[in-house]
Amino acid sequence: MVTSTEKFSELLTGTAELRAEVELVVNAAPVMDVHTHLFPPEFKELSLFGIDELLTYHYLTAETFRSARIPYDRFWAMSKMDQADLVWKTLFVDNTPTSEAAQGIISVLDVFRLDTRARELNEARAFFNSQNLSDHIDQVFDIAGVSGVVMTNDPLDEAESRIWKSGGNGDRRFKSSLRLDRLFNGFESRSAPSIRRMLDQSIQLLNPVYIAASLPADFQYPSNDSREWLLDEVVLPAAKEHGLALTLMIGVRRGVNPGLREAGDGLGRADVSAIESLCERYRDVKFLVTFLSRENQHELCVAARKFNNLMPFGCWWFLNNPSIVSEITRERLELLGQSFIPQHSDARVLEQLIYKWKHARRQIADALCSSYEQLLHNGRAVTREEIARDVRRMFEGNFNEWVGQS
Ligand code: FIX
Ligand code: ZN
Repeated sequence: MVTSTEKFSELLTGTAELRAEVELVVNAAPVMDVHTHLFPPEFKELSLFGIDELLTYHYLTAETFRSARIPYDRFWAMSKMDQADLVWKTLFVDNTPTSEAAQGIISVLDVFRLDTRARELNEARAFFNSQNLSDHIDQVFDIAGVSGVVMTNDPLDEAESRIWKSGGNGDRRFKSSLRLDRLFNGFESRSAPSIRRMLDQSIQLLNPVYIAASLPADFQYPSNDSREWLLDEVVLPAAKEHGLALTLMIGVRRGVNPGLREAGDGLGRADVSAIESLCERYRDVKFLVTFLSRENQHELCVAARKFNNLMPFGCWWFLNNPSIVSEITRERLELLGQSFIPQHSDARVLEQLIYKWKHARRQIADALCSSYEQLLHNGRAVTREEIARDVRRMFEGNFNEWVGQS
């Protein structure tokens, strides 16, 4: 009789049992969501959930403007409920919800057994409005298999700072980060010591797992500009002294179409050598990096092969689509083995965790399975143990190692 230990270390020599096992492990493995815009209930209006927030997500408003001929100012003048009604009618009733963001809504409604073909939102509203938020958070984290999320915390945001100063976050599943876009992209001339003081106080107050910033497609390093000064004189010395990783999200072009508000950002191909220079100059700092442009993904993999203080993560924003997640994950498996973080959700609304991880796990399982099948055909079978180890590393281990968490 095969014991469970032997079963666990049994070689999987059949492609059907291999695929079944990979899907089982990938779908059951807890994941650390390394970048989100989620907040726990203490952060009040910053903590978004429910059908109206889900439907007015900027991915869906952008898509709605392509089909509903409504002037921007009239849309933004509408109440959130009226906006959600228009998004639902336009993308889910008058058209078939085939886009990834629309399919996400369907996945969420389906999980809660709500009618995915309803002509109006009464049933969905009644359901979400009846939820107790903290129980709902537990349920959503459980369904999505998320062990924790990293928030996006702006130390220069007064509303948020007030909440941190009045007690902040009591939920250990919500990890904080120190997001410095206002410093990097709206640089006001402040002295290095005063910025450093602000950073040290914010690190004390928020206890972040990393320092972060999004950077435009034309980001250069070295560049002899205020960003280089900020990195060299303040941010990287602070990261080193506090033992914090630096997370950089590169390639966004903010406000390409301001009329779309949050949905108005675009992307551009960036120069990956800027990251190589940073990793070279700061060998003792760990960098978590994601690029927004599809054209930068292969370059990022190759840069990570050159610098072991560089951890590629996620298929960010416009890359978070099944066909592209599949392509990027396969390329990373081929060039980096398991030394990368496959995905982050970038969730802005709580229930998005459900679909973003359901859809990501599907592509990651598929890519991983192809990799193991090739290995089998090349002469080496894997065990259940090895699959569980590899998935654990990609879903939590790499991040925990990078931010010094066990
Ligand atoms: O910079 C970021 O963190 C981006 O993820 C956001 O600005 C963006 O609006 C978003 O939500 C992408 O998914
Ligand atoms: Zn984000």
